[in-house]
Amino acid sequence: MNKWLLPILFLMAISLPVLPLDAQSQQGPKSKPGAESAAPSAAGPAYPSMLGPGKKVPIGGDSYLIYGFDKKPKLGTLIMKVEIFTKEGKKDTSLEVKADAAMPSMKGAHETGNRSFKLSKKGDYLLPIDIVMPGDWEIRLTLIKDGKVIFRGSYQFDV
Ligand SMILES: [Cu+2]
Repeated sequence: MNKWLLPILFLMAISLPVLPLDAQSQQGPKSKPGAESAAPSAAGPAYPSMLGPGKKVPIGGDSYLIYGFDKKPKLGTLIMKVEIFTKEGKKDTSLEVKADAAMPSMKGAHETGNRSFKLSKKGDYLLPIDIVMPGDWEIRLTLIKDGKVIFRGSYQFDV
């Protein structure tokens, strides 16, 4: 029996200090919801509907973007293109552009996640988007400059 005594004592020794630590780590997250509720909205930021593809969409400071697709949205992979222009009409390639695509009627079913566009040599921001099901879709676009979100907008369409 003596050979069990040491392991048991050892287990007790390591579990005793761990228990209070566990209690603390469980309290940790509980103190945070207050900070989270101070955020703008529990539902997340708003993405106002943008003017349609091919139109000048104002993004503030007399700058604008024009977005479009390589084809009429249908099942399969759609390439979304975003061009950003300064107020002088020159292409602005200094931004980070992201988009998330999802079906609003099927929350959680096939969100693509917020992914970054890639800048092409022509200065277009490009992102492939997989349309995996017929129905209602929404693309949520985010423009980031110097680490700050400067624009959010959405485009709704049916497939
Ligand atoms: Cu669906």
